[in-house]
Amino acid sequence: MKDEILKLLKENNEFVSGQDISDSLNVSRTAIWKYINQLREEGYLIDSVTRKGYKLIYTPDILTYGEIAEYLETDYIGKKIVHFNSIDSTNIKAKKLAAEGAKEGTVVIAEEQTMGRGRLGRGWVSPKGKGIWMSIILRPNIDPIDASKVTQIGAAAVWSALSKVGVDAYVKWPNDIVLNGKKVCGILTEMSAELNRINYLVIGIGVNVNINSQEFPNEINNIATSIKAEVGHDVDRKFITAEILNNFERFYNELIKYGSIKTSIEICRKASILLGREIKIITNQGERKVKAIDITDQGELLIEENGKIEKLISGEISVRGIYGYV
Ligand code: BT5
Repeated sequence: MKDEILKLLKENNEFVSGQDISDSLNVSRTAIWKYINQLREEGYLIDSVTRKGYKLIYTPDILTYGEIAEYLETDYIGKKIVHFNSIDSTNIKAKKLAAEGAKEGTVVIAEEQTMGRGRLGRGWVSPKGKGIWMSIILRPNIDPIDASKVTQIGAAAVWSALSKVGVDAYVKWPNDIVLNGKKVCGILTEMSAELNRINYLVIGIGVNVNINSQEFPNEINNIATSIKAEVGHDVDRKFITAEILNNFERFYNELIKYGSIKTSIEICRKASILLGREIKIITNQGERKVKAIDITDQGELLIEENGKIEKLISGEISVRGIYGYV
């Protein structure tokens, strides 16, 4: 109901009377007052004048359903958004909600993460209001071994959303999006599974949108960037968030309906920063210098080492350029 009241206020640039809201949404005047106050707590400025009603004066830059809905074209991804001002990690929260039975397509979004997570126990810097920190809950009926395909879908969805706003990025297999040689987005896919069945899968997506370059901690300043740092101005987080979800649903449906991730792989191939180059592969067994040849239709990286071709699945692999991050 809160979102519907917000929508009504947004559609009218003028005062809307409590009676009109009450009539069109079938809600009591006291309830309207309660929702208006909730919106004010979220940062909306709403004028209220006796006998005139309510008028929306200012809309905050937050990634709630009410703010994203106008750009959202999905059937089920992001139709429910659980929004937090601050949370430890959206992936942790999404896993909890999934374990409690949350529906496929539920999305957890936070303005700030205090314990944002990368792969292998690493951290993810997530300052307040400056990025997109979100996790999508999925329940695909696929073999657990195929779970990493969802990371490729996520990468393709983010790349396409950035491309739509004129940002020319690269995909760095398996889980990064790169802008001008630095990491602008990372993806963390986690799952709960049995031997041959996935209970749920959570794909966490972190995009640095409006972080100023001097705001990154020193340790990552030379490998991390944001869209703002590269294009020189603030960028609309709401539209990009919705676009990522729109693309994600389209590409994910292909996996669910046809068992294929062809569209995503075409994008990850076309936009790959690795293919044709010498790279370093880092696993817990050590480092190897190899050549990146291709990405297979299943989402594996095809590499060549001393004339021998090998397929890598994303799992626990990190990839670096020979001289640095890429
Ligand atoms: C990743 O791990 O790239 C996965 C990042 C996933 C973040 C999202 S945000 C929403 C959801 N909730 C979470 O808690 N996580 C997900 P990995 O490939 O392991 O890269 C991690 C490394 O990237 C760190 O060790 C740093 O070197 C670097 N890093 C940390 N924060 C960064 C940032 N904001 N931008 C760029 N690089 C960063």
